[in-house]
Amino acid sequence: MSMETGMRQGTLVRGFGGFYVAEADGREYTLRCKKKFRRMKLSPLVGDEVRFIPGEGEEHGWLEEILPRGSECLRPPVANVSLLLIVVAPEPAPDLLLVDRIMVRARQQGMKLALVVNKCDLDPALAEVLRRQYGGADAPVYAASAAEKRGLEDIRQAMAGELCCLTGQSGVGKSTLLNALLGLSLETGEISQRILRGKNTPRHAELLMKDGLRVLDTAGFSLLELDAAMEPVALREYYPEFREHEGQCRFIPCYHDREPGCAVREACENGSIDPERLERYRALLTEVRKRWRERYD
Ligand SMILES: Nc1nc2c(ncn2[C@@H]2O[C@H](COP(=O)(O)OP(=O)(O)OP(=O)(O)O)[C@@H](O)[C@H]2O)c(=O)[nH]1
Ligand SMILES: [Mg+2]
Ligand SMILES: [Zn+2]
Repeated sequence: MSMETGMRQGTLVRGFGGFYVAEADGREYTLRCKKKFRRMKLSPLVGDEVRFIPGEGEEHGWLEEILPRGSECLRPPVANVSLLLIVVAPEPAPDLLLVDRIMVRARQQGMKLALVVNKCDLDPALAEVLRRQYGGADAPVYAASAAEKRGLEDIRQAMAGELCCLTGQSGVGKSTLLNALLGLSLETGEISQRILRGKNTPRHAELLMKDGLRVLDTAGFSLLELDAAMEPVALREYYPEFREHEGQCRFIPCYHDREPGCAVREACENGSIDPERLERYRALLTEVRKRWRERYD
C-alpha cells in the first residue's frame, strides 16, 4: 500500500447490486465504481485486476482503475481468463463440434486450453479417443473422475498460476469437478450459502480462490457463437496441427477444404492429422463462410 494515495491493487471476485468486491492480500474490499467509468462506457468484470482506495471502517471504497485485460467475455461477463478447461464425459455423449467451436473462440481470446475427460469411472476409453483426436491441438487431455476423486492432481498443477474457467455441456460434471478440485466437497455449508446468495442476487460469475487456485464459477460459459466477422481464411489459424503444413499447399491461400494438392489433407491421409477433427474443421468452415457471406444482411 502506497502511503501517499492509499491505493491498492486487487482482483474483482464478484459484483452485486452496483457494488464490487475486490480481493487483495487475502482480504475482501467492497467498492463502488467512479462515475467516470460510466462515461467511458467501461464496466468492471469479475476477474479484472483493479486499483482501488479502501473505505474507512464499514464504508465502501472506490474503484479507481481497471488494468488492461488479457481476455474479455460478455457471456458470462468475465475478464482475464487465461486457461479454459473444456469438460467432456462419456455421458452425456460428447459433442466434439461444440468442443472445437469453443476452442476457436477461446483461442481468439488468447486463452490456453485443456480438455478434461470426466466420469472416466464410467468409460476409460474416451480419454484415449480425445488424445488421438487432439494430439496436435495444443490442448492437453486429462482423464479424471470427480466422483472418485481421481486424476485431479494433474489438473490442479495445470491450473496453478492461471485464472481458470470450466466449460462444457450440461451434466458433464463441471460443478462436481469444481468442488472436487477446490476441496469444497465436504464444506456443503459454503456451497449452500453460495446457492442462497445466488437466489437473492443474480450472480453471473464469481471468482473462487482456494489453495492458490483461482477458478471462475459461472452459470454457463457460452462462448458458443463464432465471431460473425471472422474471415473464412482465418479459421485455420486456430488449428495448431495445421501450422507445420501451412504454405505447402498447391493453392495459396488454401482453406484446407477440398482443394487439390492440399498439404493438410495429405497429412490427414498420412495419419498425422486426425480425420474427424479435420471433418469438423470443414463443418465449422462452412458455417464461417455462410456467416461471412451474410455479414451485412
Ligand atoms: N459416474 C460419475 N458421475 C459423475 C461424475 N462427476 C459428476 N457426476 C454426476 O453427473 C451429474 C451432473 O454433474 P454436475 O456436476 O451437476 O454437472 P454440470 O456440468 O455442473 O451440469 P450443469 O450445471 O447442468 O452444466 C451428477 O449426477 C453428478 O453426480 C463422475 O466423475 N463420475
Ligand atoms: Mg453445474
Ligand atoms: Zn490446404
